Amino acid sequence: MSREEEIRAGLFEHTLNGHAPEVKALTEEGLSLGMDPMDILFKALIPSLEEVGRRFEKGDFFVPEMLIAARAMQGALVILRPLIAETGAQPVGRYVIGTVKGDIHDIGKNLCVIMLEGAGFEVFDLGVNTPPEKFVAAVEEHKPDVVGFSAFLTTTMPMFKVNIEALTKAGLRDKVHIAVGGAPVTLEYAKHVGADSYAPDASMATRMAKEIVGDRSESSQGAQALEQAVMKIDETLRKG
Ligand code: B1M
Repeated sequence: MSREEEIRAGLFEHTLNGHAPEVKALTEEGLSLGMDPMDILFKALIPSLEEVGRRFEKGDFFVPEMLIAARAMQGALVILRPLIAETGAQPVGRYVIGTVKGDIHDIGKNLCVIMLEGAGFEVFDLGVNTPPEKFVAAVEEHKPDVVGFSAFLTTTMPMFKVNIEALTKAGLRDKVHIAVGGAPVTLEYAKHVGADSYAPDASMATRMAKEIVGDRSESSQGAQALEQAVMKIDETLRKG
């Protein structure tokens, strides 16, 4: 096994087990050996975090394991993020997220941010206690594929509806997918307030975001193919 392969395997294992110092050291060593930051991200860190997500969904991992694994990966992301930005790699999509007004819980929301960034999304994190106007302004400015609202208290969940109404009033409701989540939130409640999707955890939120963006790019590819076909038919007809 080459040293590069050992580094990839080590990054996978140490991220899975939440060993932040080892993940940082191996990331730095990999870069010093000339490994591509995208290689480190997509062939070691993301597969590891995907495994964390799988184990969490199966019930083999719990929130603490997911949190320390995500934190270990975040240590590597801090090093890799500027290097990846330099390569001009296209993000898979844009995601605006924040904890709603009146709510200051952020651990779960931060976990979503880390996992979304790990999956290649450009994330605009509006922080905690986010008023509807701030969500509206961020959607206007960043034109995200998804806007996500987190609420962790039964008393702050009604802010979802207030945020959606603010987006509707600003003429933005149909331009963005609205995702909601947080410990007390349910699928029924999400439907009731008019959100487009609900995810019970960061892993599912990330998987759903990938599907949303994937669906869009597939449908735009489909539209492009259709457009090309119509142009070809037009051309043939013109030629007689
Ligand atoms: Co508070 N708190 N807290 N708290 N706190 C809860 C949430 C509570 C359930 C505790 C309890 O009573 N058993 C309870 C809420 C009851 C309710 O309304 N149903 C509660 C309360 C009452 C309060 C205060 C009102 C207490 C008080 O002051 N009397 C107060 C409110 C402050 C406010 O926000 N205005 C308060 C304050 C705090 C602290 C500041 C001390 C601290 C927050 C620190 C921080 O976040 N920086 C805190 C904590 C730590 C908790 C508990 C113990 C842990 C929350 C947490 O981080 N969980 C919590 C009890 C509990 O959950 N066991 C509790 C781990 C985290 C990884 O999980 O947050 O569920 P979670 O996030 C998940 C999913 O929800 C999902 O993905 C995440 C990761 O998988 N998810 C999304 C999150 N956002 C998503 C968005 C998505 C999709 C999925 O799409 C966009």
